[in-house]
Amino acid sequence: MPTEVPSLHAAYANTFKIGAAVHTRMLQSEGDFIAKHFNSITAENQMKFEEIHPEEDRYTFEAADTIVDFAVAQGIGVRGHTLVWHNQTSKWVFEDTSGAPASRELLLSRLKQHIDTVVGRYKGQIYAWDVVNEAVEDKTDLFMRDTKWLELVGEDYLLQAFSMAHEADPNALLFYNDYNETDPVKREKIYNLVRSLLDKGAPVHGIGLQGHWNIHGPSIEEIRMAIERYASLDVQLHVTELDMSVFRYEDRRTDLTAPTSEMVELQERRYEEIFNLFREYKSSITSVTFWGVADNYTWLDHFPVRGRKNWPFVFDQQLQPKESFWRIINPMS
Ligand code: HAH
Repeated sequence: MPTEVPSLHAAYANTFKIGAAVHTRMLQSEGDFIAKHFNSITAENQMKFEEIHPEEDRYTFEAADTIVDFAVAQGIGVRGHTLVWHNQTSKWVFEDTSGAPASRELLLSRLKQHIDTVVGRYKGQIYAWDVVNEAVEDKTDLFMRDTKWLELVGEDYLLQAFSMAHEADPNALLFYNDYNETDPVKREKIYNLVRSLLDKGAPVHGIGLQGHWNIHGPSIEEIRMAIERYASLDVQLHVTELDMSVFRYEDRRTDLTAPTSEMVELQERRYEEIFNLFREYKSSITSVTFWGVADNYTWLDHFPVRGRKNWPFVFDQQLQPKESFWRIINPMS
């Protein structure tokens, strides 16, 4: 007799929410599966500025509405992603009508209009928003990433965005979200950024750890130090975009049609260790979202190597549980 597959989110009912990034088409083909295993969803792309607000006077809410309606109907929570980012934001946002760089006043009034409209539309239906994504520099000694937001508004653009989002939905939890969040140098920059926002009275309720990791790193100790450092700010932590690539970031090999057995074993061990660690910090970590549902689709199939298959999740390409699934449900250690 085939073993019944238990619900992943039910197994974590007393621990934290278990989420997945979705697309509208997946809700058609995999809706029941998603509703069985996840009690939080994030739109992978459909709420990003360029998708939801492609022109100044035009919002395209259809896809985002479909995702939110699905979640509401199934009793699933929604994380909103994302309001302020340097990527996937149309050029018009940063220009005036003559094509010259927008003034601080113009950009702030557009941001307010955008946040009022988008956050306001889903008020009460989105429990957490990634208000600002990836504002910290991670390649040089600079503190803040050099973006149009920084250049045209100035350093207070984050404070402004958080205040606007809080006004638009006072009950939504507001997050600062970033990647390479366990790197000690970047970790301190993220810590300092959020601390200075809190010192200024900004309504920041949490830090999002994207969690784009691989089977070799970061180490459990590095992840632990990041969790402890961020949690010391007394904010909630969400793991917002978890995946476990079978390749190191620098690895550009393209010869595999399936993961090697060494990769599979490392991934199983890592998933078990990482979820054991998350469980230890369940008083701070309130939500853990995978950046996809199952190995049949992941953004890593096109990043950093276009067209190279990856297998980063706990469900396989046929939506069947991998050994990693059983390890996070019933840890051996
Ligand atoms: C994330 N960035 C974004 O937050 C998410 O919106 C997107 O769908 C995928 C990944 C991580 C990232 C990147 O986009 C480029 C380089 C490094 C990391």
